Amino acid sequence: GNANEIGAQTDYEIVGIEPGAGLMELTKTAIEDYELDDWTLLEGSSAAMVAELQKAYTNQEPIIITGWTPHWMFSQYDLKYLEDPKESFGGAEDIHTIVRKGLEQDLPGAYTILDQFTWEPSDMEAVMVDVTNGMDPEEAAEKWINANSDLVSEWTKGAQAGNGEAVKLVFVAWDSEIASTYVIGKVLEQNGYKVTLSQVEVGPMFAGVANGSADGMVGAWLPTTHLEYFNTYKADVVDLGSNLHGTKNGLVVPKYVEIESIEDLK
Ligand code: PBE
Repeated sequence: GNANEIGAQTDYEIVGIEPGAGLMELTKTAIEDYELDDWTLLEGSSAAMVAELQKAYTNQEPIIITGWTPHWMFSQYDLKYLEDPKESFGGAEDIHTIVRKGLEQDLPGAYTILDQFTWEPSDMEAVMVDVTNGMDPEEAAEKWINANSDLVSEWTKGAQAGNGEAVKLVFVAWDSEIASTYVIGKVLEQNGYKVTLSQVEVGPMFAGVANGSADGMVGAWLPTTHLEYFNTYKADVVDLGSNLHGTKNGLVVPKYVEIESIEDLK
């Protein structure tokens, strides 16, 4: 195939996710870097993007989506990232845990657990696959915790147990962050905290931790995806560092789509 062909077949549309997602900004950068003037990035939601992918895949029709790893869609469908020779999407990055100032003093046990939380992309994906297959996220989190008690005991090592104190975690409804937030939320709950998981938009997620209305979050993608949000709020939060290494962002197509590089869209 060639660019005109894939463009015509997809109406020159790239299926995006929530406005405000770092991935959307990176895609706008890529559109500029590769001079894809004919192309439009559609705003929507992660759920709507996956629904479009599902529909196109069933009909073996071409589609271009904004995608990321870890994500269960790579285990459900044969997909590929388009090569990104200009590196508009940056390299592999980390997901950081960020908490409010004062949490260490106020709730040292919860702080220690959040600080010691770290896992692998394959762990996160295992939870995501169960959730996408219809399991309640809380149940999927519990199942993963039960199957990985050795790792979980490293997170809780030395942490003082709670006594019903409230801990509020904020997250965005990205499949990856649903998985991580429910898992760490459940671990905190099992260690004596009264946990609330509050689903918000990405700006309010950072703002909530910065202004102390939330205690923490486990979904800050750095150094690239959420850099602007991080720079805006970094003076008012505590960055506990990486909880997962090896994410990826990019443009994704089903393998049956016969282009290999973002350059092929021009
Ligand atoms: N994501 C998943 C987010 C971070 C987690 C890649 C869709 C984003 O801000 O783009």
